[in-house]
Amino acid sequence: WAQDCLVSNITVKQEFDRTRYQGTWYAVAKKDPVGLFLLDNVVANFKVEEDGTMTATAIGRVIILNNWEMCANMFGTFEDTEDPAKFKLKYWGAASYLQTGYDDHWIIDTDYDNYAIHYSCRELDENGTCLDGYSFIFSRYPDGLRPEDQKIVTEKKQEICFLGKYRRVAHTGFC
Ligand code: ODT
Repeated sequence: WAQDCLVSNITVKQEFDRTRYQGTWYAVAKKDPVGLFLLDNVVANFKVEEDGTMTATAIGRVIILNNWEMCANMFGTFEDTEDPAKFKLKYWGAASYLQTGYDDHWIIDTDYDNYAIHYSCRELDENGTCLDGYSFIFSRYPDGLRPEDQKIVTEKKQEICFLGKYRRVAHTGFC
């Protein structure tokens, strides 16, 4: 069972439909990676381009260099893999001092209309578990998940071995 915490045993959304995933998603919770970047007020917007490529923009409050607080404008392109719910995300910022990267981007589960669970393992441990990773819980609504979705989300947090490692992501209007 996935509870062995092996990244290779983590299951993702079956027959992921990128068209239905489009539009705005509000981050409501996040498990941070080492060297966290996006703090709060995180909103992502997904799009399917004419050639079928999935792209996204994201905003969020960040603190850069000398404790300078700002809203980061981020851009990303998703490279397809053999699994329709597993992507490689190439991302960069509107400004050169923002983070760039190339991360795994897995859609663990979504119902497209209410909730989504994202997962990214950046560094595998020797034993196949995740040494450094992050995860976002998204809602279509800025005020959070519906009670009926919370149960599913809690189960999935456990399956990806991040249960208890999330913090709430506030939406204060900063960005
Ligand atoms: O915040 C962190 O600590 C790590 C996250 C860095 C990735 C930010 C990349 C945003 C690029 C635009 C793509 C939007 C997609 C958002 C979905 C989930 C977050 C990766």
